[in-house]
Amino acid sequence: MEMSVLWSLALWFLLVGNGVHVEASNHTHRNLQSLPKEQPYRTAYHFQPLKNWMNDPNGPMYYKGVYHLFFQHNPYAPVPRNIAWGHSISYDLVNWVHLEPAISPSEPYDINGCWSGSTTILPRGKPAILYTGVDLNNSQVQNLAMPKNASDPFLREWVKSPHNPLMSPVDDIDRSDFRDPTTAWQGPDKVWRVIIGGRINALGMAFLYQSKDFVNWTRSNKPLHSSTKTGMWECPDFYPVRINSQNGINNFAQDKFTKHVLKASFNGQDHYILGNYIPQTDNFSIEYDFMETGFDLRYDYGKFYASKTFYDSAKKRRILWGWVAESDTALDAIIKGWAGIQSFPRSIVLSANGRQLVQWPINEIEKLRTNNVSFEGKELEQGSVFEVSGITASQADVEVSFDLPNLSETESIDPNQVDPQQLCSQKGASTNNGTGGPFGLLALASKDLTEQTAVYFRIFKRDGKHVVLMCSDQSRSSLREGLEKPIYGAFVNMDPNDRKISLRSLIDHSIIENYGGEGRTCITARVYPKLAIDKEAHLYVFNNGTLNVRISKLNAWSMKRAQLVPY
Ligand code: DQQ
Repeated sequence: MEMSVLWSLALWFLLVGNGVHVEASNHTHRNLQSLPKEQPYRTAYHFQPLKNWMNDPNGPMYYKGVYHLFFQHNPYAPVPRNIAWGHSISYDLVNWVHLEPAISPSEPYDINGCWSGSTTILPRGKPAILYTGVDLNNSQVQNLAMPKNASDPFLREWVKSPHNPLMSPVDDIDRSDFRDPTTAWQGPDKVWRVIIGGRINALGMAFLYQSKDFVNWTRSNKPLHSSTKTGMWECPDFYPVRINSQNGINNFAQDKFTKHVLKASFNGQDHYILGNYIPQTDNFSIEYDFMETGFDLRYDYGKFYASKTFYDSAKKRRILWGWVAESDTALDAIIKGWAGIQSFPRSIVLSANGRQLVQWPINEIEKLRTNNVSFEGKELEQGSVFEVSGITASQADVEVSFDLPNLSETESIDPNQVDPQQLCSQKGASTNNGTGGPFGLLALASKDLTEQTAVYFRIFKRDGKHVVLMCSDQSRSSLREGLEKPIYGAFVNMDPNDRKISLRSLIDHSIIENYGGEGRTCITARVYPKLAIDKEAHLYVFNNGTLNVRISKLNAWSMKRAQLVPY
């Protein structure tokens, strides 16, 4: 890139990155910067603001017939500064209208940022926002905002409470490790509970606070839960799930049909544990703790962070949103004019065996499906690479299920090899010495396959039992230099002797969101091909294992563009 362009970018970055001042002098920040015309990586059906920076989803909710999504947003530049709560509304969670930010830094208790938090619907149906403010002294404090007019279903204006800050880091709480209040819940005593992410020394934890009036909050003498192996917990989430049910629930009472999920974001990943919560005592007894070997439960084993769920009372389901950050550079964000997308909203339920959560794109996605290609019963011999043509491979929804071969001769791995990510790196998508795979999809691939993202399965025998490995390999995703091109991997908790395994992939220009084994294992990747863009992108199915694999069914659709428009 020419030096003059670099200089103008640097100057622009300095001026606009600190947007408060720019905005103060003219009130047209929405028009300050229009996006460059060339946008090979902008997504078509994943949620994005019109431009600039976005990170965590905040306070999603369903209110008076309207879905709301708030998000960490810098309205002035594609850099993580000057963070406000962006606000968008939708009737279907697919098409969105962007409103003005709901809350922006303005007061001593949030002047350095309105950071993550949640919404809670209070008993008379009025919603409340609890959020972290970064105050004048850079301390993290918890604040409240209420709608100016709760009869407006769009909730365009929010008023910060005169009682702010409601919770401050006192006693043993570190002022920079105290943030991201969850949706609050009421115990049988009608007292409100909320948890806040934090750390005390080496212990990551969820501080528990209680309140009778949602304004005066007292810290409980013990956290809801803490853990030694995690570091600081960001964006905790805590909610009930129903055993043996596809429906979501929002009632925290413990009974034999209910389990509770505690999610914490740390080390760049969203981890969760399952347990039983007794509201009478606030005791949360767990089955396995965070980071216990063999029980590394995560929402997604790729790029997916700071997620948040909400209960959709209209359709009785729990929906998960997660921030999918960029894998290109800060300079690329300035060139593109934006950074950060949200995962497609996922419904989330407890698996039939009760040991993990299972996710699936909400079925509203189907309204974007257009021309369809489908076939059944295609045998893939060793070395097959078969093109799925007839769809827009850069903007697609793909469902494929494979019939597996007889697994008696499957390759064995050392029982100590427990790191799936490492296994994916060692074994790769192209080595054809494996009996059970590798087989799967080559997404966002160039015609000559020099660019490709391989999403695939391999089956091994470990300790006499079959295990299914799922990988997403970005190492050949782009000829461009300077990008992160990681290889992700995770096991799929299923028995391959059932002889069937499925993969669903949502492909959208620079994101590939993968659901393996009917949503038991999810891996999301960001990629920025140089050749495989728009009409030049191709989709293939492949098998590099020595045994044949059969596509029992494949269905792929081109996807229409969702509407994301300003109000
Ligand atoms: N992002 C917010 C914090 C949160 C972090 C700041 C997680 O509140 O802990 O934008 O990505």
